Amino acid sequence: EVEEKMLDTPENSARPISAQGDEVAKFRAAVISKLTYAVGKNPAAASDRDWFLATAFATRDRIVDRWITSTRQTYSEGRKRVYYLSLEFLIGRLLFDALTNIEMLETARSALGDLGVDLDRLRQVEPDAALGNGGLGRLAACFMDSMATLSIAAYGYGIRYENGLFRQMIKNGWQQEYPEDWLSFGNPWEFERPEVYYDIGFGGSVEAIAMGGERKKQVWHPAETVEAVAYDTPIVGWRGRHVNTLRLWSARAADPIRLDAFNQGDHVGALVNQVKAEAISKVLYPSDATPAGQELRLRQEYFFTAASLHDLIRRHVDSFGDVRSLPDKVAIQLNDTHPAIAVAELMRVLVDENDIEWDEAFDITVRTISYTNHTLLPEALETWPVPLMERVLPRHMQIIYQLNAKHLERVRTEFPGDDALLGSVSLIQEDHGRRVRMGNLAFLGSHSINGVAALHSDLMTTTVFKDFYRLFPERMNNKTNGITFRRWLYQANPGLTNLLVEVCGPGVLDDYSQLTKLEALAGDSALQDRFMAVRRQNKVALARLIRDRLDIKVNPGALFDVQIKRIHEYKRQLLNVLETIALYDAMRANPAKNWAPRVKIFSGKAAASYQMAKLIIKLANDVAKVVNDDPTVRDLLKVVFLPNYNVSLAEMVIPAADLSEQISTAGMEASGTGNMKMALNGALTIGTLDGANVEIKQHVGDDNIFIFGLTAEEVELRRAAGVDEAGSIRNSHHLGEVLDAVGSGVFSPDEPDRFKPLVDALRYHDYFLVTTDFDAYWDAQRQVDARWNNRPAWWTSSLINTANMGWFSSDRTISEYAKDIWNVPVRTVR
Ligand code: GPQ
Repeated sequence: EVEEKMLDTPENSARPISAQGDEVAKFRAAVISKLTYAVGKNPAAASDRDWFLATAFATRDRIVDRWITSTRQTYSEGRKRVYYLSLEFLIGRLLFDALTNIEMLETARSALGDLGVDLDRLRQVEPDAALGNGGLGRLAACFMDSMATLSIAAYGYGIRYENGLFRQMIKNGWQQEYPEDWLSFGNPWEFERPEVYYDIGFGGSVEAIAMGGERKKQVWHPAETVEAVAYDTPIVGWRGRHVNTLRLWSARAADPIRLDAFNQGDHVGALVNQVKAEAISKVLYPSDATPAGQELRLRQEYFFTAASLHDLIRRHVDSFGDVRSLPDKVAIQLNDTHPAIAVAELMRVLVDENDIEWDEAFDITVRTISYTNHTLLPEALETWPVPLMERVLPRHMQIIYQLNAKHLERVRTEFPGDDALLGSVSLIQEDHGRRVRMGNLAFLGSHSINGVAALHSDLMTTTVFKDFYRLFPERMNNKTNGITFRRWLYQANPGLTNLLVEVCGPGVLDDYSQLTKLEALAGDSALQDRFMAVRRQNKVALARLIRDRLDIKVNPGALFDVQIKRIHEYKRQLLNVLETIALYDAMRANPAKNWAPRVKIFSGKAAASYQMAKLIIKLANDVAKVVNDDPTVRDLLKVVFLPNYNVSLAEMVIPAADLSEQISTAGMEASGTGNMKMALNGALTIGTLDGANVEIKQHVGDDNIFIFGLTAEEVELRRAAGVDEAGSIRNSHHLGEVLDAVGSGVFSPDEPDRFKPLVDALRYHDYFLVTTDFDAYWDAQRQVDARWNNRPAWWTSSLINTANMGWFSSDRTISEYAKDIWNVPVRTVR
């Protein structure tokens, strides 16, 4: 079994949870010392930011010793290492994360309190590390926490973007994007490693050198090199037992300044090479499921993949001497196709640089690499034009051709005459301009390909990878996503955490199966009262935030109906906005009816170039203005669009959500993880049978979730048969009027045609089936009203949700990766 006995090392001994006097004094002294000697300020003159830095440094010190111990142990035990390659790590703030995991949060709070400093205020000055777009990047961050918690020797590899995901401002209802400058006041968590760098080549030519006989050696002469410099952030697991490394690469010009040009007065020209090289780690592409087709994006992908491979191969050879043992001691997980060039790069290193025969090299590659797919959306499957690939990575293009030739030869032998199969599994797409299919490359070069929820993994075998599945059925598997409870429960919702510890016992913090003890008590009114009180506090805090940021007053007693995620047509924020309008009309027509008072809360960013999504944001804001100004529905309905959704805002909203909106067109959301976060914190879900909603339903039970709409199978049939928009609109009690209102400018009197593109899309080519599902959604919402109006029934369902979400811990997910894909042991507390 993978579960090893706990080792009886100091690393593993339990530590007390409550703050202790001498610990407090020691931490206080450490903070003062850091403030003085690392920040260079005296306490009387220190700002909150100075105190934050001092506290972060003092906290980091407590992690570093354990970090060194963990790293040394991995080395001395010759353990297999896991490398998680991801273009995104959406880690957010780290202060509470670190303090919680080393169980020093209360110690730090007291120590700072003694100094007259409020820890919760310091929490707010830390900028979010927003090195990701959405779910995919946040998943990588949750996985880092779980891999450390389970004492897996793991490294995260990515890019240290100077500008993370853009900051969203809402001006006059429209989204505007501004750069997010998270590093401008320094980053106390990272260690720059200027001595750890690799030369990464681009462009140039390939020379074939005769080696005698048939043999030839290919040598790549890049035209340009950029240095990848390492920055390390320690990632501490739960109870501080194990610490891993997140290594992010920054681009540095190999040749920063042309002194001759500079001295001749061309100050700008002298720096051009530097600017070009360093552009690689400047910005995160705000793409989220649509490929940013820029050359720079390809350079980013190769840059961090190549640097990571060189680094891990160097480490492997240092430890084990021979690159041939790579698959026994290294597992490389590709987070989507962004690092898929790893397949060709590893082949290049093995064949060109280590003189290993092609077939053996390919065997090593496949046994080392595995790949996670995060979407079925065709437009999100990365492909690169062959001419671009030839220009930027000429040797890799050759390798891809050679891989493809052997691969297609095998297919031809095994499936003679099946040309359609050949076309679909080829690494090269031949129509619409020749392109390299990165998904196919990742699949061919991996021993494991997984989807991120049961439904998604199933659909992979019948859609995107249908034909590859025929070739390699044993490679495909499912790993349903999870979330780290350390951040999404302990840090985000300390009130609920304390209650759970009281009711289920302290063991629940290490063993989420103990949450189910809650289920037997779900109907207990005393427990419900305490649960309600915690939720009430969270809602009051969110109401205050809404008032402060938007000057909107909302009633904490109302049902908080929350949709927080990237804005995307398939996620169907539009369906929610249309239902909001219908509800508004119905409430105005009949204000005396016993409506469940609601606050509709939206938050999320649209890709800067995604016009439809930006128009949906504008509509939500225009509707909010009309509804919030209307005295007839004053206490019944409020609409709120919270700007700049990020991890920190999520930590505020999720513990206050009563209803979690997971209403994507079935078959289109690979998994979702916000759905898990809200259900864990006691929200009821209204959703389609999509992604992980299907499994949430299985865990919480049919009576404790509101499911509506077409299934994935029905969606496919409906699209094939033709979507009957007009019929759906005609048969609906509400939809016709709502669309007329939106289309005629009721919410945009200053520009009546503003929302015509949205309404036309719904009327004439409703690909996302908003019109088809509208009535079912409306009905499900009325069931929500009814449950809310029977408060004991609502709280019972809510408690049953929390009780049954233990399975969605990313510790469970990572244990499955460890056992089924990586073949590494995990160490648990139990
Ligand atoms: N996801 Cl392909 C992203 O956040 N960005 C992407 O570019 C792609 C997928 C999400 C996906 O939409 C969610 O359903 C998943 O829960 C999430 O990845 C993590 O797997």
